[in-house]
Amino acid sequence: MKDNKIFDLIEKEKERQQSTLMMIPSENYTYPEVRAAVGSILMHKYAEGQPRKRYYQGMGVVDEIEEHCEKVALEAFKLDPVKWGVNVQPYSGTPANLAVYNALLNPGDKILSMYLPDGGHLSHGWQYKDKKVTLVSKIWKVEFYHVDPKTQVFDYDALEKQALKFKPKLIISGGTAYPREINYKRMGAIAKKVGAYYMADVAHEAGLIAGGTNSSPFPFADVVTMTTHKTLRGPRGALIYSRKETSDAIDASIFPGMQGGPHLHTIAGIAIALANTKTNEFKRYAKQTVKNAQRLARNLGEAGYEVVSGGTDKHLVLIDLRNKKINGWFVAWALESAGIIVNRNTIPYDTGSPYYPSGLRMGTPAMTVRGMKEKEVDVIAKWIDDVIKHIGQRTIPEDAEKRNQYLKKFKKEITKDKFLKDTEKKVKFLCQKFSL
Ligand code: DSN
Repeated sequence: MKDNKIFDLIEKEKERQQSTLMMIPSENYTYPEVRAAVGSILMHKYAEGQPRKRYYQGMGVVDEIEEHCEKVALEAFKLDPVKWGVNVQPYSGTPANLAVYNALLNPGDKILSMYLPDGGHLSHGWQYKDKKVTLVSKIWKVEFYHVDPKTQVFDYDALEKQALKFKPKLIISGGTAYPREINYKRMGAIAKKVGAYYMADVAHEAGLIAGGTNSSPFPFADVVTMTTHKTLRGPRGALIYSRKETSDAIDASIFPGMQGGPHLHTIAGIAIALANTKTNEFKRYAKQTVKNAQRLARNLGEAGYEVVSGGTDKHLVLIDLRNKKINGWFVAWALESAGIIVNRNTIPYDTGSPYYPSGLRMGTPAMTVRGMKEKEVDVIAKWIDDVIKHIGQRTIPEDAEKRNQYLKKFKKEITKDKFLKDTEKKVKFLCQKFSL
């Protein structure tokens, strides 16, 4: 019954992950133990409800597993179980966030969240002009706050003014491409002042917080959500932490409100990854991840790139390519040809589009798992710069037909480009040295 096609493809993907530089900041390598738990017989079991309050029989062992996961989830962020609850069942980050809104808000209530091109996330209610792109924006009234156009960081005074005027019931911070730490204390104070709940979505930096490198939102937030597969190095999944007053509503919002049976195999994998955050090795990992990102930002800045916000406090670096007169689309594809996998990404006040954005987003969580440090980052930053110089200045043609032809030709050319192929060989060699 083995589907060879799929197993062959898994082998191929394994080889790709081994021999290329995974620099998408939201991606990471998990532990073999986590993979074993996620692929285990736990996936055979249904367990609708919460531990000890299930709608199924045969619960003894899996109740223990879920309770253990809740315990380590609270310990990972040093939370008092009398004050905080955690739901470990969300299938991923977007359903986790939706479950929070469903628990705390009534349809039509107001949400104030970070603007997507300034680094926010779709699940925080993205809408563009009149287009209600997300379900969240169809149910709730969403307004966005922006970074300061000059500093590219948040102006909390402006945010407070906006909150006082808009009067949201929920304020959200967090996102996917904001390289700086959020001032959680100020965000919590603003929410309190306007009578709103404050939800910190720390999907990207959760591992850096657990590892003690980034500051914690818990003293200031009412709810904290996170995915488990990014800097936390767990399987794909999510967690919702809430102060005890709202925990029951959040549990009910997950089940029966939005989800069916929890994925117990995933919950087991999350528990293993969270337990590991308590080790000194993980603390060193979190610290090195940030050091690597800061080195990357410094090197690219010195090479003449506009680093958004002037640097990073985290695991990710965002650069604005407009001064280099090249769109992010070309750079991302050329780098892929050279074995360096990054995101093309919008930047604050982008003049491009999400599909053809002006920026590049890069992260260091996965390379740091491989053991790479500043010395390797120096080499990688140089390769990135060399590739960008090699492909030269390029813009996206306005005319749709010309654009299609030009982009198709570019993609074909880069597969045969000798310089890119030589770089790919060097990348492969480095990856072999830092084997998984
Ligand atoms: N898609 C994730 C990221 O790349 O940041 C966020 O959900």
